[in-house]
Amino acid sequence: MSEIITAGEPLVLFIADEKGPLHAVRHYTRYMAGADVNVSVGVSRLGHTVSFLTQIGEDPFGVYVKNFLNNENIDTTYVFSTPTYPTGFMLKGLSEIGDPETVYFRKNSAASKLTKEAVRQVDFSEAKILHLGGILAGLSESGYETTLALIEKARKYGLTITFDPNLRPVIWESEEKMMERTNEIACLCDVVMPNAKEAQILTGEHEKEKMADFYLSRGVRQVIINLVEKGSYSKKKLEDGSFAEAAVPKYEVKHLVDRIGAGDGFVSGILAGMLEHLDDQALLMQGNAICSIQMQRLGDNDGLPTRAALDAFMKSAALIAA
Ligand code: KDG
Repeated sequence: MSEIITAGEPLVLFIADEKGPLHAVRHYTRYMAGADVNVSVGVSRLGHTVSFLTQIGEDPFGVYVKNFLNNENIDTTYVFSTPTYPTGFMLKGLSEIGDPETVYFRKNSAASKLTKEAVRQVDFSEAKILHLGGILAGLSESGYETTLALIEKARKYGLTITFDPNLRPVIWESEEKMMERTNEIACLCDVVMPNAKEAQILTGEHEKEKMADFYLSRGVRQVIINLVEKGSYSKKKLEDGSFAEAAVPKYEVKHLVDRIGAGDGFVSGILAGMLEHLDDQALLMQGNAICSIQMQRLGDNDGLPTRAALDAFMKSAALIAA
């Protein structure tokens, strides 16, 4: 079985072939998206094993999702399917500044109907990490319950539980519910990995040390913040109750194309590094490198590097001090 178990919603992604507002675009090219899919692609390309728990519709998009995951060597044993609900998809514009327009078609999608009963079928016995994002919990009540059931089972099996809040206000009923449930889940996890903007929203703090302390004082063992332009930062609680911090600058981005998916690339580098027992400094460097590589590609995960491509980038790319 796999080193990492994750869960979430795969979204078929259509990226506009021409510039302009989405309603005016005539041609799109098909890709694959979904924050947890992107993370899975990243760790798999670095040579690690990952199982993906989700539900797809019995429709052509569902077939595409399953084929895509299989082609990326992601274990699809727990990709369940339903005839009742469709596979979700999204549109993304072609942007000149790295932050394109996006629209989701995921309400009542098959993944949003995943239930906690599915968790019983997942074999946790060989896994080391359960990685979760906040999107599944935001999609529906059953997604929230599934998230909690995964955490409960992972605790029983002694897995390290990692969490990326992945704030998507449009999928939540209200901002209060998003904040409350995201922080509730975060505080049940071992390692919390927000980006700087998410950390600010969720903790109400403006300094990275205080953002980290918010979670460390609530039972979380390590907080890793993707500061994007300013690199990344980690603070963790050691066995003796003291704290260890690490911070590294970002890598250059020669040709910014699209920032979407870069945060997932960062997380994939961290998870792979945890399995490789890297120290915190090296962990952050690996995450930062993948973040910068992915920003230079159009799709949400097509830039995620193999080990050889990552090594080559880290040898040649410049580090940019904030
Ligand atoms: O993090 C990138 C993802 O957000 C993207 O691939 C798809 O928007 C998406 C989502 O909500 O999963």
